[in-house]
Amino acid sequence: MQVEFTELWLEYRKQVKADKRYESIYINTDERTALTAASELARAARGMYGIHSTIEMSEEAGSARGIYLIKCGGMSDEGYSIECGERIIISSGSGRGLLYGAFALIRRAVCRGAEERYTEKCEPSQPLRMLNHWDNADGSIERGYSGESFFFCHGRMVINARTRAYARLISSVGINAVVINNVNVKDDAVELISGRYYERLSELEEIFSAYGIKLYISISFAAPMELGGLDSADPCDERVRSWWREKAEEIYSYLPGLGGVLIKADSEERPGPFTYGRTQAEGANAVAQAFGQYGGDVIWRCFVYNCRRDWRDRKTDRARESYDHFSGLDGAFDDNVILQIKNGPMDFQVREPVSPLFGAMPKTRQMLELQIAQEYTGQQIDLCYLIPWFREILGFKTYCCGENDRVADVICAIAAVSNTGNDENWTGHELAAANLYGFGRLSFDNSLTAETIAMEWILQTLGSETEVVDTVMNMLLSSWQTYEKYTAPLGVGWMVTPETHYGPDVEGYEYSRWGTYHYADRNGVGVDRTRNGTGFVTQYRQRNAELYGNIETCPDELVLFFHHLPYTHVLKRGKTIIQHIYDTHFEGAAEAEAFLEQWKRLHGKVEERVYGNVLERLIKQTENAREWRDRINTYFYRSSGAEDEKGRIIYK
Ligand code: GCV
Repeated sequence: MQVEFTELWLEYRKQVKADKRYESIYINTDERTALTAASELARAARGMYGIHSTIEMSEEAGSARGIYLIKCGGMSDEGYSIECGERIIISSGSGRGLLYGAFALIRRAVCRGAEERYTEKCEPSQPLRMLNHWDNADGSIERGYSGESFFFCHGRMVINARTRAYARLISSVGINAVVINNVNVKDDAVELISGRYYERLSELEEIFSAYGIKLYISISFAAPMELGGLDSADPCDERVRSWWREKAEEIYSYLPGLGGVLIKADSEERPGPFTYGRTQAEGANAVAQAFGQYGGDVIWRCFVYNCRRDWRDRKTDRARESYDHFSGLDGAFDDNVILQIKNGPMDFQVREPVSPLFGAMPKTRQMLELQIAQEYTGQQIDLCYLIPWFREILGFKTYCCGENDRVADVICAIAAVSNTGNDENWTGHELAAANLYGFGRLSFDNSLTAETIAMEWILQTLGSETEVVDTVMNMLLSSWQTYEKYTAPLGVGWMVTPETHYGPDVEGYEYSRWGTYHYADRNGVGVDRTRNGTGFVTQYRQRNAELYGNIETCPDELVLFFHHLPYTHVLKRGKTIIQHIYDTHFEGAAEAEAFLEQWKRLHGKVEERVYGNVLERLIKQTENAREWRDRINTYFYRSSGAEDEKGRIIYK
């Protein structure tokens, strides 16, 4: 079992000028998280300034030079303020806010050097900010691209130095909840809510709670059968309901701080309430009533769809399904249920419209689910900084209850499928850690720009040498668009290798059961989701339904998601679809090659370990991009017979 790991953005390298204010740290509370804040400041003082700080209790901020961590009334639990002058005063309503304030102070010191004077205030944008691990009890990770699990190994739970390092890393960017296991609960993981695991889970809960993180567990809807030996998991059966109540009582007697549970039901062969003719609300509420007695949440996924479809059927549409199953249930869920909704109606493609469910359920608590594990976005081989995309999603206007309601306004929680594993560098690709960092920072403060986040991450991780900063900044900020250019065009998605989801296979999913079609033929490509097609577009509020439904206004980048169009159709950017396909694929592959060249110029300017890791991955990325370029261009040339206006090489 590998335990060596790097500290990522928390390395606290030596700074040129020492900040003497770090010599004395005062604290007015013995809350666990506040003590963590004090020791983190002391750790930063040692690393950055070679200072060995003293930590003392002090009721209030005194006049002596130093850093004061002051828990005070009248402030929220997770918001903080920093008043930086002769003394530095960090205030919050609880130890958790003090911890976020301490990390913010250190971050600023690393990024800008010691500053004499400033004030900063911050309130988290959403109260629940979560990472979802798809780790299996045997140690494998579903859609994991950076080694094995660091939570599980051969059916046992693993708790070691890395566990604490992980808690520290994610708490430093504002994450306050972690689901440690795969939503596909199988094998030993079924028993996570049994005597076999409580002791280890309780140890983990202790470590997490010192960093203000709540532990969550994925559980199976069929647990009353799989664990309880009942012959049914029907949520309306009193035997089942009482099994859940007793189970919740048992769980909370061992794990009083458990945040709650996450359930994937009626999806991809997982058990769920549909088996018993019950609704998703009936299913969720049966569990929620049991966990609610102890303050536990039930996070219920909306990724509910039929994965046994007939590709011949062009009228029904997988994209419609979440909305069809859930929107009519607005207001029917118990208060401790939070619906977890993937950002798009399909499945974490490089480009999809935002799910219409975000505008549809004003009486229901909703959580946005994103994916930083790069399942469809290059698998931590190809570079793809996802924060610009996440910002667009959060900023999307749902028109739910008013003119300006954005996704960010209608959600109470945000989650991302984690991209971590037990690789030394945590995320496989060194630069993919920018997504882990960025997701946390953006979830804490939705107003941060992708540029600000990238800059912070680079300065803390790679240092401040101008050439390094400029090069990596440029690579990160253009990488999502580059990836989009050389893969499936104009929002149509799904031209990937089935199952692995890496590399091109234009027709790999075209005649499958998964509901993921592009319908390319000799005349055109795309899915007609207008009123005359599958009708998916009508699930949006009127303004968005009109925007997407009308070919004149539908944004180019999503045009094939909503419309089936001839190759000769002229896009708003003034070129035909076929020429756009050729151009973007040549451009995308050239940009991937340019990343490699730019990176090579940094040899000797970043740590050798980092240099070698990124180099190796960029070489693979250029090969992947080339393969995508040629397969897509050839496929569409053969389908359409249209020549490239610029006469470039297309393998015919
Ligand atoms: C955890 C996609 C992935 C699956 C994943 C599923 C989900 O289908 O390919 O690996 O399963 O989404 O989000 O539940």
